Amino acid sequence: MRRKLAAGNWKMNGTGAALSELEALAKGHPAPAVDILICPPATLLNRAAQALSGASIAVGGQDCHADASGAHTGDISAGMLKDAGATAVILGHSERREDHGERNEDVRAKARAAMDAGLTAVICVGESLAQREAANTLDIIGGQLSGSIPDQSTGENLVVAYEPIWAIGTGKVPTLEQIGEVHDFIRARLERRFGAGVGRSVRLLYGGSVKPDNAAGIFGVPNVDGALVGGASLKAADFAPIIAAL
Ligand code: G2H
Repeated sequence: MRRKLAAGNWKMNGTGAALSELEALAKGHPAPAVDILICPPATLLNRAAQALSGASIAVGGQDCHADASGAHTGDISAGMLKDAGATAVILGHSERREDHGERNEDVRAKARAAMDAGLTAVICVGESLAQREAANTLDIIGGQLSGSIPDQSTGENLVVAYEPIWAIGTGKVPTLEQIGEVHDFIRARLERRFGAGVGRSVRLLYGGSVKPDNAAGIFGVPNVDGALVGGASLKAADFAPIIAAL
């Protein structure tokens, strides 16, 4: 049985004042029935982990370098994230793939580093609108899965997030049938590659304009084990009803 997961991706939002949202979230969820993960900007990671110490809410990074250390100005290693209190890291988000030219092999190398450091890699995949309209969605997702996911993946160290690029921050959400088709496809691919045991234990998140008013419908789709939430994770008052819908 896969445990549900509500993950918040704060992207490049939040300074120290935002820690009060975490305190409010922790107060409202003293013993959550689902896993909750908040990925704040790296500058807040350590303070977020401290603010949540004693709470059953995990913190994660939004990216890491593939190397353990070295001359990489501005970058952060998986071990550093772990040292700051992270238990997970988002990798291959479409904003990183687009803004920083990250390719599947880069994501895979970063995921390997994250897993080696003891972090769970939340690997994002998703098609553009043009790719969907050209009926290439499953081909694109299949290529991202095989290219981005390392061989050492397990149900504990891997989470896959399906985030159609055209649904991110736009308020547009795929139909439940479209979400279900892709999630079933991802599950089948994971089972084919890793076997039924691992393939059925990896959690699959949907991401892209998840809000309090659409969360319950999305969570009712088979093979949706939770959500990766951007804008609606910034305020505890918005994120709490999404968590409650899981
Ligand atoms: C998709 C999602 C979080 P939002 O990027 O990863 O953001 O919920 O704002 O669409």
